[in-house]
Parts: sequence; C-alpha cells; structure tokens
Amino acid sequence: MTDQAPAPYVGKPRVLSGVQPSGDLHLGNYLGALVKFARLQHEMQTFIFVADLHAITAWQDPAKLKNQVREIAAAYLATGLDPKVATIFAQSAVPAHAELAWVFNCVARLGWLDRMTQFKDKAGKHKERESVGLYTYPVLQAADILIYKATHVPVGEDQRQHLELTRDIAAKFNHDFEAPGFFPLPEALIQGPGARIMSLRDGAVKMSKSDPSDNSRINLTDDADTISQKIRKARTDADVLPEKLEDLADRAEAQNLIGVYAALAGRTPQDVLTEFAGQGFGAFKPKLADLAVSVMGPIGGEMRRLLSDPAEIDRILGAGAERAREVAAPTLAEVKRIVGYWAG
Ligand code: AQP
Repeated sequence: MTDQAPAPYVGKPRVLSGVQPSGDLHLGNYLGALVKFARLQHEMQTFIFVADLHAITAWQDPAKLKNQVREIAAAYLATGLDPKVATIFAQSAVPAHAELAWVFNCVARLGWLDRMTQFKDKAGKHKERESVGLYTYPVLQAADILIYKATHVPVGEDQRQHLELTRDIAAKFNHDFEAPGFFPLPEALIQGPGARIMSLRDGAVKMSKSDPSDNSRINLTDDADTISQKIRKARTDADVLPEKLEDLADRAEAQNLIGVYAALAGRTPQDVLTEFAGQGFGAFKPKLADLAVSVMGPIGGEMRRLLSDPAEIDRILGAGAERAREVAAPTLAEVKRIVGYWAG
C-alpha cells in the first residue's frame, strides 16, 4: 500500500454512457442523456451501450428484453448517434463489464453503497425484498465506465452520486493495488437545463420510466396528439410567469416546464422567461406543445422506421460489441495481472 495520491490519468478523452432497456424512453432520458451523446461523439471517442445487465436488477420479461434492447439502440440512432463514429453495443455482449464489476465489488465498501440515494428511492420501505443486483448497481456502473478508461460520462443529475462513487472506486483501486493513475477519475457531464426533468404530474419527483402514470412523462414514441395532450394536462399553477428565474423558486411545476422549453429550444431558462413573462399557462402550454412535437415527433418516426428492420439494428450492435470487446480486453488483462489472479 502507498499513501501517494494516484497520478492523474494520462490518455485520450473518452466518453461512455448508457441507458437501461427497462421501459419506454422519455423526455428526461432524451434531454438528460441522449441529446448529449450525439453531440459528444464528434468531440471525443464515444462508447454508448444498452444496459441490459442493469435492466434485470428489476424484473424484465425474458421474451421482451431483446426487443427492448433494440428499441434503445433505435433511439440512439434516431437521436443522431452514428455507428461509424460512436461504438454502440449491448452490455451483455461484453463480459468484461461483469468481470471487472466483481473486482470492484471487492474494492467498494458497504458504507459507500449504503449512502446511495437511488437505491433507497427505488427500494423504498422493503429493501430486503430487492435484488442484490439493485444494491450493487453503481459498482457495475463503475465497471462499465472504467473498463474503457472513460474520462467523461454524460448523464442526468440523478446519476451524480453514482459518478462520485465511480471516482472513489477508481482512486481506491489505484491506491490499494499500487497502480497510480491506472484508472482515470471520470468527470460527470451534467450541466444544462435538461439535466433534471421532473414528472408532468408532480414537480417534486423526476420524470421516470417506472412511474405508473403514463401522463407523468412524454415518451419518445408518443405521437403528436399524445404529446400535446400530456402537456395540456401537465400540472401547473394559476399564476402568470414572472420575469426573473428566482421568482420561480417555489413553483416546481412551472420551473420544470420552463426548463423543458429551454432545453428543447437550446436556450437558457431566463431567456425563455423573458419571452413569456406576464403570460399564463393557457398561452405558454400550446407553444411548448408545438416545440415538443417539432423536436420529438421526427425522433419517434425515425425509431419506428429503424425498428421495422431489426436485423440491421442487430448488425450495428454486433459490430459495436466486437469493437467494445477489443478495447475492453487489454484493460481487463491488465487488471487481472495487477490483482494477481492465476489467470492474469
Ligand atoms: N428525469 C430525468 N431528467 C434528466 N435525465 C434523466 N435520466 C433519467 N431520468 C431523467 C437520465 O437518463 C439516462 C438513462 O437512465 P436509465 O434508464 O439508465 O436509468 P434511470 O436514471 O433510472 O432512468 P429512469 O427513466 O428514471 O428509469 P427507471 O424509472 O427505470 O428508474 C441517465 O443518464 C439518467 O441520468
């Protein structure tokens, strides 16, 4: 053991992120994650996976899971990821994720995992009934990132704590195994008004695939009428919109809709408020609905087109997996050697 802090990782900047195939993708996933993937692929070497290992931390119908993976892949492609530029693959096709996760299970401390708020939120009052996988989910997430020595991870705000854990695991591995700088300490890319999109029914909880109310979210596959209807029904208050952002502080639902508008339009929330100040939601919601339909509508259409040819999606995922396995292999081999495995 050494007391030295790990040297900073020196290498190419690399992006990694993923989404679970555990239900319909929604506006939160789009603005918090997908939209950033398409942008970043032109700036850094990019690996984007479909998190089917993570998905089974909650029950998934085996007859449907493979198709759910294809749906997420179609969403990636429809939102602009280019398989010639980015590596797109299914997590289960690269066993190195699970192998590294085992090593990290032995590096991470129980006390660290006990602090994870997402587990507490998902498990609720009956944590003893949850899978062990749900508890160790952030350890597998650390392996997903570090097996590629990724340096940047575009995610929504809800993943901030998990990214901190990844950094802790990387630092402890580097320290305990006297391998300074072996793993980078990756940075979460969270900024922007789309980082935390809230439920349309309750401004205090995040928009989520697992919310029982379909009206709480806009799905990527919703048609124009459904999108407009959900925005019309979105919970708001009776006040007009103020001029300044700080005057929205106690109005969670209003703040959320302004944030959604800003993220979809690529503007700042303050800029949007300046335009709509003094108007009520009767005027604002139709404008938001038009904007949402114009951005989301084509994505849903493109997803349907791509999904009509599942063999092509499988081909893209197959080629991506091959590339991902090639990049993961030397890191895993090096980890085995560092740990001292017989097979290392
Ligand atoms: N409401 C949100 N606002 C902004 N970003 C969000 N993300 C999720 N919800 C929001 C981001 O989407 C990416 C993929 O998420 P995931 O499917 O891997 O897991 P999740 O965070 O658990 O997503 P959901 O929709 O809330 O699923 P369930 O209901 O199954 O838990 C991540 O980058 C996440 O930050």
